[in-house]
Amino acid sequence: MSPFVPLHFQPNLVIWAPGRINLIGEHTDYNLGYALPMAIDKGIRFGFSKNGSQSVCRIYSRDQENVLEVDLEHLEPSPIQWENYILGVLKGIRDKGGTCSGFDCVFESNLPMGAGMSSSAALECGMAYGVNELFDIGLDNSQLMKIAQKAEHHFVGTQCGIMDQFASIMGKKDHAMLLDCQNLAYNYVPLDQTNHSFLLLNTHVSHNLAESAYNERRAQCESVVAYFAQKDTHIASLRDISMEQLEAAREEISELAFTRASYVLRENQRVHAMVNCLSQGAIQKAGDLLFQAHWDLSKAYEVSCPESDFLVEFAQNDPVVLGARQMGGGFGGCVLHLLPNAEIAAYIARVTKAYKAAFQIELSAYTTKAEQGVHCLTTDHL
Ligand code: GAF
Repeated sequence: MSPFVPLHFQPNLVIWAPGRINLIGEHTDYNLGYALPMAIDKGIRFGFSKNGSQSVCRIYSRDQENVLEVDLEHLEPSPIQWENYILGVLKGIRDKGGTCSGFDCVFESNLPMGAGMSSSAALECGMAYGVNELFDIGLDNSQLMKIAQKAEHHFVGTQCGIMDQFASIMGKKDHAMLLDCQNLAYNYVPLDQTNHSFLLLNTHVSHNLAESAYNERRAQCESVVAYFAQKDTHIASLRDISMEQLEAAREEISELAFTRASYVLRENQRVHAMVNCLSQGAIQKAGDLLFQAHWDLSKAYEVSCPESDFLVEFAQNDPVVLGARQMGGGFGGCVLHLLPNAEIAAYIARVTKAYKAAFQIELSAYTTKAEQGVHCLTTDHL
């Protein structure tokens, strides 16, 4: 029996770390392109206290009803996935020279797991931010998000980009963020959700191809960059290549690599087009971009699945939905929809019935608001 009694835990520090949605710009982040994410009003709440020990930490997940006991002197990957997000972050902080000692932590999430809203980034970023605050380590936001990203690379095994961690840390109320993943430059893009909202429908499928297929896509894109970099050392990512250059090299790179890379070039352009649509209130056009992005993800990048394709097709045939696309890494999770607020309830009823008839699965629906990124709450929040 663990000595840790979470119900009686009185934290000195309470942190909120949100999940994210991404309006457009999928699989562009690790290609050093552009994305348009926002932090949302769902996330993970953490309580932290120092426990007086030199190096022993006890971290309790209320959702898993499980305690992770960690010795900061021996941080190794675990066979249990959720533990790796935490272990990887603690290792990253130590590797950066961050001095910390033992602490207790309890956390609880209201983010649906495996739905593509980045519960993993919320866990990593909340842990990194909390430890940094608790021990007054002084790491800045960009260091924290990179530590969180590295935890995925080295402890979890997903070669992810920076978008999810960036969004969880940098989110701003009522704004999305146009992120340049090459240098982490960003602009806040105001979102007016008075008449239209982004609705998420959870397919409740997560095909287990996801992790290997993700790393494979990344390698395919990098092979194209390597081909061009050999000829021109200024080329460091797909954004340095034009569609004409790509076409001209088609015979020499594989057809598959060409198809993947051409998707990334088009998706980067759609991100900028979406920012223009949002700033001009061109909502119909914004919706069209979502549909285009989906079918490109599905046909060229091949990261969709029958359930997501079904939802997007259904949306395209429904008169009220302006746009829809699969969101996140792919192979299930949530489909993002853009539609008038007044139509949301009736649409959910229609699509739920159709989806159940097709797949015998009950959809879940979530409306989201753009909210502030990771921050401290007062201690009476736990
Ligand atoms: C996942 C990854 F973690 C992100 O970095 C990003 O690549 C996304 O898939 C696809 O856009 O969420």
